[in-house]
Amino acid sequence: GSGGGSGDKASGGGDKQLTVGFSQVGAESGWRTANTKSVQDAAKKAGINLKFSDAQQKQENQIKAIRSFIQQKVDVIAFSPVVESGWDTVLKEAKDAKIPVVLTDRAVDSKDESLYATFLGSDFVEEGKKAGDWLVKEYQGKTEPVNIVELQGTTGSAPANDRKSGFGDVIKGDAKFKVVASQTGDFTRAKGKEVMQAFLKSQPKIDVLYAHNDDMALGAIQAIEEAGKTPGKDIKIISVDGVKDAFTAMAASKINVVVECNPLLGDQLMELIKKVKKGETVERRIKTVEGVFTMDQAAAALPNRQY
Ligand code: GZL
Repeated sequence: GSGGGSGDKASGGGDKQLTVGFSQVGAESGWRTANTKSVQDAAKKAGINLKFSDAQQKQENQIKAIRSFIQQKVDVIAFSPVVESGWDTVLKEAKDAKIPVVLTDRAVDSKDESLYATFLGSDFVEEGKKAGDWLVKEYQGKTEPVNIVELQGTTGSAPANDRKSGFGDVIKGDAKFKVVASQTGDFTRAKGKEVMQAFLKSQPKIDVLYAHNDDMALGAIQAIEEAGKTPGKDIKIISVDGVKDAFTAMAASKINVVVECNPLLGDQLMELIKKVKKGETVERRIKTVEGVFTMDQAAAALPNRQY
């Protein structure tokens, strides 16, 4: 036999089926759809009974879902918080109910580290820096002003805050870069298109679009083309996520660079949940591995994209 240590016996019910309550942000983007599929498939594979709720991007719906999971006495609660703040009260209720919480994808700004066991997800500041680094390289040696418009993610969300700050930190080193307009497109295609239309009307000269996700970039591409301009050329586009549709657009030279943000967290999440339930110590912060893809790499990478 495995001759396992006391740990195996200490877990008591051995492989009693775990019930996990998962509160998902919504279904706002291709990234989110892929993330939901990854979590649901992984739960099935891990033999975990998953109670899944879609909050339609509303914090109050996530809080309701977490309260319902507490009522149902689930074994573990996992969620991706739509915004960073306003979670302490409901997370204290989960703690009082002795239900461990695992954060995935987005972070909360709670100072009390006892409110969740671990946070699995990307480093969004790093993603913003990668976007800024590409731009600095792209305009190396140039001196004329570079006018940038920015489509921010959901207001108050960790990816929107951090992708903005990571990018801003890199470009502030060179005065030619100017963010002439920056507004939320709420991570959706529709809103991304709408806000880009407004930018095109209000800005005399736009050189670059920095979109915090592919869905907003794809919506913006429609607006740019309807305005008779060539995306990827008249207006260079930097996007984040790396969904298939973005690679297709990049292979058609409409997006210049995509900073990857990996939604396929399901398997890692389920392993973490099992460890947390068994009371094993896990790292507080587990970062996703992800790269950057430029236009010349798009066609070759497209067939291998999994989401
Ligand atoms: C990032 C995730 C963001 C994606 C968007 O981890 O929270 O939310 O970048 C999604 O596409 O809507």
